[in-house]
Amino acid sequence: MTTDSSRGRQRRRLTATVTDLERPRQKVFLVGVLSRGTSAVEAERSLDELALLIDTAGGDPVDSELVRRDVIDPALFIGSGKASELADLTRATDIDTVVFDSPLSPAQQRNLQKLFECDVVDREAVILDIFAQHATSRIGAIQVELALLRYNLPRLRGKGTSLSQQAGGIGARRGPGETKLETDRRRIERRITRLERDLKDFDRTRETQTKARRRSQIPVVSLVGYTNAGKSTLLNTLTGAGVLTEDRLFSTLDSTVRKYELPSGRSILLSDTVGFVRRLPHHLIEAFRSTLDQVKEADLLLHLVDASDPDPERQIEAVRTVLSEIDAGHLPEIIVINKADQAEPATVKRLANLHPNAVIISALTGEGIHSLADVIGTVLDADRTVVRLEVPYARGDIVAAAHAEGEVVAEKHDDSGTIIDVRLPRSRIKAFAEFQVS
Ligand SMILES: Nc1nc2c(ncn2[C@@H]2O[C@H](COP(=O)(O)OP(=O)(O)OP(=O)(O)O)[C@@H](O)[C@H]2O)c(=O)[nH]1
Ligand SMILES: [Mg+2]
Repeated sequence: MTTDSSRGRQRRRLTATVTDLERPRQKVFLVGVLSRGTSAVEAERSLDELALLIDTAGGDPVDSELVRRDVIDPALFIGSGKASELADLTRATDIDTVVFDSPLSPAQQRNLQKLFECDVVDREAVILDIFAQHATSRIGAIQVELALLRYNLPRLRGKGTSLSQQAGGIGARRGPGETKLETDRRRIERRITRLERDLKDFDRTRETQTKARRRSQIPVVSLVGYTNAGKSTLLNTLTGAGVLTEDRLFSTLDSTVRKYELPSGRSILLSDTVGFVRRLPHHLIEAFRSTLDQVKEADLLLHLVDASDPDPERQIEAVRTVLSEIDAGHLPEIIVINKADQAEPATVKRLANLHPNAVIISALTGEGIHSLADVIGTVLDADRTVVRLEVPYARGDIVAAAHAEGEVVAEKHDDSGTIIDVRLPRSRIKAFAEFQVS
């Protein structure tokens, strides 16, 4: 258990490394870049979402500008003319932080900071900041800190002092002739190595758990979707899990698994995990491997879509992009159109037409939950089939394997051995071919 005060401490330490968006509510100016190939509507929506992210992080998005630019300026990203113009504006309006919707190189960030005379960060830093604030479990904190350090390492030059404060005074003495920057860099590298080792230990424990689960043969159904789609709400409605649900982005950073019994009586494991977002930072995906790998090991994905969002189709696309990035793109998927109670009926209808096998629900009111449970059962069964095995008494190992790997629906004994009807995943049938009878 983390106490509130220790959580608070950790939170300050982590967020200080990116930007202090939440202390006190800062005035934030947003910059989007419209390049050839992107539509203005798309860029505007992305900026709207950035404003939501900034608000979640604790900042106040006060104004924004969409800059048209085809060639990125290596020094100032948006070019010196536009940058000076914006600098005048941000100084005149007392802006604390400027957030770019596109990734900035460490050099661009430094140059812009000098020119604007305020903090300049990019979308990735904002998302990292939110994750840092929301990480409560040990594994979540390790993963976030790793992402932050990897993000910060190449940016060390401009942030030397704050990072040295962050690392505390232990062992901070400098060697002869060493600059403070080198000391900082080496300290961070050591910390990264340490965190990577901790994560490996965690992965090993988890692997053992995964093996145990495989043996138990309970199918795992993973809830995936855009952040705020209602994944945790659905888990709660189905299983009473009591997971935190909130109308804010990235409420959930850890995985929660609960057993759920389908109407057929069959049990499944339902797992709720971190939500996705458009352009989820690469550092986060890398650092969150431990959490995201659990999605990859699912037998079925429930892909929740918030039908009340202005652009649910784009969310589906973004989720699928992340899914393929984490090697989970090939898994069977049920599209679940959520928030039907709140969405425009026309949007629900359009989505249902585009995804004919989708299930329409409201995780909040419970509407459609029963048909969802039925569909889950049907899809899981479609991958499995019942075969009859005739196993000689000398082969108790095969009987045991049938019980371990499948669902035994009938078992009887005759003169020659045990006759078993077992429901197996199609991929496992050939392992029993020797004993199969038609
Ligand atoms: N009206 C309505 N609101 C819903 C429904 N499902 C979820 N919500 C609300 O949407 C918000 C987000 O729900 P969560 O369950 O926290 O979403 P999540 O997908 O777990 O989000 P993250 O963990 O933040 O990625 C909460 O305010 C929920 O009450 C629904 O069916 N209808
Ligand atoms: Mg959640």
